[in-house]
Amino acid sequence: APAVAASGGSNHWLERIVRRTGRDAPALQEDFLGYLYKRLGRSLTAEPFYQFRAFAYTLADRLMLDWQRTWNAYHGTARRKAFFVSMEFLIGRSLGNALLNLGVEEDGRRALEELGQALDRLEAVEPDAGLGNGGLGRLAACMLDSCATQRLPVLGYGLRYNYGMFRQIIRDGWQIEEPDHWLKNGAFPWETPRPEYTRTVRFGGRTHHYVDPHTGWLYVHWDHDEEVQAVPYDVPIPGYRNGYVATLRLWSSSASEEFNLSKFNEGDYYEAVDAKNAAENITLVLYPNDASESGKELRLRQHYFLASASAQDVVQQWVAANGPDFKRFAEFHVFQINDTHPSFIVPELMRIFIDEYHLGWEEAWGIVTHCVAYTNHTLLPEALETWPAAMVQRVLPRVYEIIAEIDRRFALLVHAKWPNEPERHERMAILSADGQVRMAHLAVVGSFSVNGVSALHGKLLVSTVLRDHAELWPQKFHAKTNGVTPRRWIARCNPQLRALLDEALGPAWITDASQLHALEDCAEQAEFRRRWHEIKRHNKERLAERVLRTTGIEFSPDALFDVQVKRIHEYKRQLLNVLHVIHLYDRIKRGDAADWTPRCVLFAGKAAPGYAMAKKIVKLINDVARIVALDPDVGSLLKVAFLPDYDVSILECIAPAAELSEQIPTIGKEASGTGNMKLMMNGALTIGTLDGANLEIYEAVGSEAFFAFGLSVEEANALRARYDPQRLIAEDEDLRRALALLESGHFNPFDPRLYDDVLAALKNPQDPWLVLADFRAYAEAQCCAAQTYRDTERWTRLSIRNTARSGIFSVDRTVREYNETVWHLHPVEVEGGTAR
Ligand code: T68
Repeated sequence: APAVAASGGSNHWLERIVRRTGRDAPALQEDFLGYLYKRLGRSLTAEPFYQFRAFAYTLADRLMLDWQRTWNAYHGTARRKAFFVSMEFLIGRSLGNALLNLGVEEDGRRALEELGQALDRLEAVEPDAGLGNGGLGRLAACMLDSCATQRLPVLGYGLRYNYGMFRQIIRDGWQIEEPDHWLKNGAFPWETPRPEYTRTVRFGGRTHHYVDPHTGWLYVHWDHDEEVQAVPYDVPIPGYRNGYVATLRLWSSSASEEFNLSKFNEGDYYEAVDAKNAAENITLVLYPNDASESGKELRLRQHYFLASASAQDVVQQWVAANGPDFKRFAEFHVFQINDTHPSFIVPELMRIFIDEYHLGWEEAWGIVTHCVAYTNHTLLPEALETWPAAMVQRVLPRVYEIIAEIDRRFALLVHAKWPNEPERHERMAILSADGQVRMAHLAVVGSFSVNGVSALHGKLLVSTVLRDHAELWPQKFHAKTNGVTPRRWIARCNPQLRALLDEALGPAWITDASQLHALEDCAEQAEFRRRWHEIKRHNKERLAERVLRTTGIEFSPDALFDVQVKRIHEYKRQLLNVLHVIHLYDRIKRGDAADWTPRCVLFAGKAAPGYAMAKKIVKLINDVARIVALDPDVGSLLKVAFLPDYDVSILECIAPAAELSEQIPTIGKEASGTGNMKLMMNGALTIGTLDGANLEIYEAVGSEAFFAFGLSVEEANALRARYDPQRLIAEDEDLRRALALLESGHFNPFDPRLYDDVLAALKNPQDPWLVLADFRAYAEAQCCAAQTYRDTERWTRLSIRNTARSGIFSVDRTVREYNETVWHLHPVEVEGGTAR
């Protein structure tokens, strides 16, 4: 048997196993029952949690066979590979995705039905893998889905947090956080530990420099005082019906056993336990900040842990296959780093090459700077990652020395180019004069490619935060507009729409979203529009049920479904939306509701636990929702609800039902946005500022199908110096009344001063988010949307147009662009793949 196993893919044992792992309903049923009874010791009347696991194992078996073949093909020949390194992968649920991509949705459903089991019930108990905060983490998940679908040799590296994004509970309108122990009770049956690839990551201690007396060479020894094991857990990422399964490798931290054991044997039990805890804490919990860095040492350790384990993994696999010869290393590897969080990969690769393989600085630097590529996701200064140099020096002494040397050499380059510009030198430095390590500068200096995530963001990047660097290296900089996967964001979440698209266009749109264009012709047929409208209505009913169940607020499916779902942040301006809702309420109260368009306004999103203003905004939305719902004058003209615990799965229910998509950030602040694309794909019209990718959506659909408003970047910048909210209030009756209503305590009678800080922020001439500046234009755009909605035929046409022109926002287009300009990978041929 061992000889058979060693011979890899093509042997008759394997063929027999493959034959017996069929994808028809009887084969799926057999395995499902086998797992349920033999592995889990439960029966058909067990709780759905067991059924879910049994069915997940059944599908994981099918994935595993393709996965092994993919892995063999991937490793079999020398090929160029990319590594997508990210602190976050927000994958959500996997069961539905596996069914879809394996092509066994129908057989799976039938297999269960015959046993009296409903697939939907099973699916609903799968916990979300919430290993991310928001856009950045979800983008990573969409990109891997596309890489697998395009059979590109790309491997994801991330962290296996024991606790993912916190659970949000709403109590008396306030956000309460609860830990998300998503791994408990074996609830993630998809992963496989691969202990043979365990890597060791070191921290602390000091360095010793010494000269070899024989060669005269300088060596550095890092005398660390802590060692942590990085144990990989591999998660299969199936491509769409192509027999290709990519790998997401998540590192879990664990104490190194020898270390603990020796302490233990010395009788120092408590110290051993402390060390064990310190090691295991590294991947214990995801930091819940989406637009700022905590500055906490544990977060720094997480960053380095990911970078070091991943860099070692790649280098050691290279050495195992090629020996310690790195001449062609850069030709075969590219690391795409998702924001600056993994940028320790630059000094870490340098450390490995220099300290472990004794390459010279120049040679190592030449390799590293040809295989790292950096994606920037933000211009917000509070989100641009920096670390106190003293902390980096203490926690990562050897890495710090290398960063300092990179900085020193970079400074020489800058001096040579701009000899008499000390201010510019300071602006560009990696180590700032005030003792910070600027990670974005480290990433730019260490990469051959730097990209923004929308056309506008790319432009702003080179004209603002990275302007000096872009002047030095203009050819490094470019933009890659984000995208989302039509597999999850149409096919899975909106099965009725998918069926209609299949019928109208054939099934190829799912991997070639440009084909959605052909819907433009369908929009002219009354019958097609009727069906489109009916699907939207069905999805609205489904969402309304959920809103009622979780909030007690009744949404009528006849009303306009107006949704703003995303992280709660001042720059995203949920406050602007709430102010408009208050204005609508005020209009109803003052009897100004002739020709009214009934509207249901839905909010969802989490506030970072330490972000007081964002939490106050959550409370305000809930207070307004309650008062509006209780007011007998309002009836069904206006409803507001806050759906708690926003996550990937909830968006899968919201996106198909959305009609008006709120994308209203302060201009210049939202790098791209991706929720905007998901709602557009499902036929929502956007109301928004022309920021991030909104601008590209607007250009694609035109001004009738996108309610655009707000200042331009230049106007906003000019305004900041002379921003006068008091004057805006004085000149705008509606705004004055809305603010007065809020000020009066109408929404918070038991605590009438509760929103004083919100009001003060809105009226502050220094308000960075310029909320009141856009109020009038926003209210007018809302009027226009409401008017348009009254003409159902017209609205439906525009809805179809949105989906028809959403093809460019498929992540397949994004990945193709990365591949053509940055990665240069060839698709992998998988022998004997079971494509469907
Ligand atoms: C988002 N960034 C951008 N950051 O805000 C959004 N940050 O415009 C863009 O569409 C998306 O990235 C994808 O490019 C984030 O989501 C974070 O979540 C984050 C997490 C930790 C630290 C800083």
